[in-house]
Amino acid sequence: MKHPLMLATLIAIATTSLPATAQFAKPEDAIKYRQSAMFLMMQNFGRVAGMAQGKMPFDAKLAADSAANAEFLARLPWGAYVEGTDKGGNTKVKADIWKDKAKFMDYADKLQLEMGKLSAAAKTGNVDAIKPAVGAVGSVCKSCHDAFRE
Ligand code: ASC
Repeated sequence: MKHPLMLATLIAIATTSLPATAQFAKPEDAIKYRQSAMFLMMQNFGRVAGMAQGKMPFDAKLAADSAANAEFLARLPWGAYVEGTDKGGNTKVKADIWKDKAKFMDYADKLQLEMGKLSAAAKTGNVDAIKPAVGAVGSVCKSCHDAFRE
């Protein structure tokens, strides 16, 4: 590294591209970012849940791929809950999130844990292993939505 500025720039890029510490130009961008991640997570999780509930034919590869996507996507939304972004876009978030950020982050951590278990279960190709893991994820979704979503 010849130039100290180059190093500083690389560190800045590496830090700002981490999802958990995402920076946003405007509140609307933070809202769009977390809603996009949630939408993609819902699409991928919903597919696995649909198969587990027998609403869709079981396809082991599709289930494993979708669960792996959902596991990754579950890492993304949390850094975009920037204080004050309960206004400025089409968001249902309650300002309570910033009054009890620790509780919110507990749900975020729990979701990532349960998504990891779901993804591991889906890799086995056994739909009966997937069912309880889908239930566990769904229950974290619901608890957090009940507490923090309008
Ligand atoms: C979904 C979805 C949610 C959760 C929740 C689980 O697929 O869109 O908000 O699961 O319904 O209880």
